[in-house]
Amino acid sequence: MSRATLYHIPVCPFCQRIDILLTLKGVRDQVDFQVIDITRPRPDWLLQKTRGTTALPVLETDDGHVIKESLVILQYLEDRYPERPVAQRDPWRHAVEGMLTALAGDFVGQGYGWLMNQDASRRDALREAMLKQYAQLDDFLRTHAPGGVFLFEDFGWAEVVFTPFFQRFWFLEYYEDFVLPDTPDFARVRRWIDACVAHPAAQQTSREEVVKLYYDYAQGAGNGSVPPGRSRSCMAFEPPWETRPWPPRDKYGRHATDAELGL
Ligand code: GAZ
Repeated sequence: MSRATLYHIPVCPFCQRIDILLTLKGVRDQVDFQVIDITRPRPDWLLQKTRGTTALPVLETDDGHVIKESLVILQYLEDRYPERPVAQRDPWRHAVEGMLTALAGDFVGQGYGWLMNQDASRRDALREAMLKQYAQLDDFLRTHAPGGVFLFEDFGWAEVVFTPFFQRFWFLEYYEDFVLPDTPDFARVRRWIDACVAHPAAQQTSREEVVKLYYDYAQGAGNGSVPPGRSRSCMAFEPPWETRPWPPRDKYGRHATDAELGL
């Protein structure tokens, strides 16, 4: 048998979910991580494996099967490496983490929708809608885990699913001045988020990397595409983000050039 390979994009939050799970399970070294450049067309050999779809992550298993969709890959790896379970085994507890995980889609969509919004008059409405998402998470945690930090005893399945997005949403602090209000009605979700982003298994990215690589998203151009008037994507590997200046925070007022972004 050959080794399993994960085709991934380094800053992609869906790919980070897989990295976190493997790290928690202590089996990260059993999977080869192969980086794909999102700013270039997908290579033909990869399109053949995926039968034409381009979204990553994609896992090729050690026995040659191809699996798409981060949540499906997570479940496969959870089953394939059962020694250190990350998901709950008790049916009710598993249902609880399933219900929380089911809230991730809308949460993610709201955050990215706001980042990519180009109409300044919609900002207040988008902020309100984002706060509703956080309020929903807060309510869920108060109901099912009022006293704790994580949903259950440790960083588990729901944390794997959400944490990459808590880290991506650093882009809302930077480009939209969004901070979760320091009020009792968000205290439970804040405690969760702070513990999630600080967990040792979830340190694949940083605030600086997120802010620099997502500037184009803040200009309305997602997934490695390039905004009008520019020629290079912020998601490009070169020059490395560490060497680039911080982008302008005013996403509505001005549109930085490649040169200003250090590209
Ligand atoms: N449902 C898939 C999964 O694995 O869970 C989603 C994977 C995905 O969207 N991967 C992106 C990709 O490969 C990179 S990360 N895109 C290239 C392609 O050709 O499809 C983007 C969003 C968004 C939320 C997140 C992302 C993102 O909207 O980070 O909209 C553009 C992409 C809610």
